[in-house]
Amino acid sequence: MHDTRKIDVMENIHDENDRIAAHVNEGLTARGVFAINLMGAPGAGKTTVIRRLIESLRDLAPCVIEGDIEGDIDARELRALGVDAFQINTFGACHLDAPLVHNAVGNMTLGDSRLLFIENVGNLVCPAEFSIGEHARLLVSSVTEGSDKPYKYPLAFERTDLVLLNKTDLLPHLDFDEDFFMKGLRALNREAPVIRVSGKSGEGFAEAAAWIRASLSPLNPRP
Ligand SMILES: Nc1nc2c(ncn2[C@@H]2O[C@H](COP(=O)(O)OP(=O)(O)OP(=O)(O)O)[C@@H](O)[C@H]2O)c(=O)[nH]1
Ligand SMILES: [Mg+2]
Repeated sequence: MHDTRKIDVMENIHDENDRIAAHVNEGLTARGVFAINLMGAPGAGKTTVIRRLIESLRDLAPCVIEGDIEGDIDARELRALGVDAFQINTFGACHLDAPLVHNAVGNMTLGDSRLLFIENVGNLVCPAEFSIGEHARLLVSSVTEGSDKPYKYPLAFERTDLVLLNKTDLLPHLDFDEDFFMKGLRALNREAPVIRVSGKSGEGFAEAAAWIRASLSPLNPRP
């Protein structure tokens, strides 16, 4: 009996979140802004990836929403590059949700921006459960985390549109089994491209930026 009630509450939370996420998505689409929800474990390289992608996508005037439990270290790093970065602090919650992003977008200028990066809280579990109004999901998985991650955290890998396999510069020092990683990923997600990148050397980011350009092109032109 108690279990049944608990499931109802969770369904209501997800329904309400999805309703607001759809509203956020419609608003961004109408303004010609393509939103990418970046997910990954703490330290996987999400902010580094955003920094690298911004270098190649400056003409889209990218802006950023940073999700962290506390602090604004990543937002300040991006602002130093001249990027509009809005900080959300969840104060304990392990993921962003649609109401938080709705509020953030309402407080941003967006201006000529055609691209919005949303860095989710570093976590491979909860962020994957919540839509936040994004047009695409990008999972940063670094080789230092080990090749078993798709098997242990399936939802994050199942629900992503693109995987950036980061920190490949460190491969010579690790026993990362790429075949095992790909087998686990493909059992969950047959579609998402996997691009090997290095935030340190910049390798792979031209391809990642091209994927973003191709993905946002069908978006309605700015009115
Ligand atoms: N060697 C190497 N280090 C990297 C690479 N990408 C990121 N790093 C380092 O990894 C650390 C974490 O990178 P961040 O970009 O801050 O990771 P994050 O996922 O944003 O971290 P949180 O926001 O704390 O979850 C930093 O010290 C980066 O310099 C890479 O490709 N190679
Ligand atoms: Mg970060």
